[in-house]
Amino acid sequence: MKRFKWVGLAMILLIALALACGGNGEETQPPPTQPPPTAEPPETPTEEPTVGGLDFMLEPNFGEIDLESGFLPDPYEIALISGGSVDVDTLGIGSDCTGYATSSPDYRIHWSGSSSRLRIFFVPDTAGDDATLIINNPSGGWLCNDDYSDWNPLVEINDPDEGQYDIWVGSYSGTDFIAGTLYVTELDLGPADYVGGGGEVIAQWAIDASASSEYGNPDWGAVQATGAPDTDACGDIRTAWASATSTGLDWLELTYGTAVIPTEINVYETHSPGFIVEVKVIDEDGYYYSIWEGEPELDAECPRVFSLSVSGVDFPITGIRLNLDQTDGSWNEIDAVELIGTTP
Ligand SMILES: [Ca+2]
Ligand SMILES: [Ca+2]
Repeated sequence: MKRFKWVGLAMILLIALALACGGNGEETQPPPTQPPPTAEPPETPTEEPTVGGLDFMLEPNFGEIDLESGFLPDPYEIALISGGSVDVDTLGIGSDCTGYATSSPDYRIHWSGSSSRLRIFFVPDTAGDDATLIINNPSGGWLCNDDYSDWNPLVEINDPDEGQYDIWVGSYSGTDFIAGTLYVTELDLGPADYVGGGGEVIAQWAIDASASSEYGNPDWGAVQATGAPDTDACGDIRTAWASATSTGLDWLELTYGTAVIPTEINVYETHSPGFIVEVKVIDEDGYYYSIWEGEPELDAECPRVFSLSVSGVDFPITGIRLNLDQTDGSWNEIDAVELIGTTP
């Protein structure tokens, strides 16, 4: 009773105040900022039923679109940022459903038409960032993925039902907010087709090699110049390539597994170094380009790493050719050749 009386009185005061203030919009006195001392707390305690959940009733963070089978351009791309405070793992909506996301979906697709396959995947701007995908389909089911290729998620929906698909991009780690691109496609595409976006620096050893001649095979063969260095001293050692004769013109050619725009070449010479007179790079179509020439001259430092900075080659290469002139020298044995460069 007493409580009701106070509340009623407070309401009358408020109404009176509102009437007094009406018209000129100016406050003649400060409004009451405190409720009556006996006022009850709100009937519904802080209304946050969606914290701890994913809510497809909420407006998507990054928009929505109507897509129909056969849409163009394919893939459809959306730039967005993953991450939020909802720990998806704890929701129990599926074993693949993980990561941290916002309550609101990140994106919404209204799908129509008939298609055999719809793929949705996410590629971060920075390779190695670990995002997840959580999708709610038109019948309310959950489709999730974490690491389809590398750390990048992909969800494939066969014969997708028409209707609303709500998409959350989660961050595997709760403290991450990952900028990247969400792709929607009917094609045979995946994160690997877009990952990195180029510019990734790779250092690699040769996977294959051939030579104008070999002192032996496999010992001292061209194959000895593949892989990482394994000749740890200066000397005539069979784990490095040597030509058949010690005083000839010879060449050694190396092939690499990943095409890169070259920035550095490191030749590990382990006997009689200094007789490389030309370095060529080989592009993906097999064309040769000379990038360095020098005079043959024995270097007292052995073993040594002949390091060549490469600039001005703006196309990817998969091979290196070394021309040697040992006429006035001896066996210039080569243990390994490292290629450093950026992916196109
Ligand atoms: Ca992942
Ligand atoms: Ca070797």
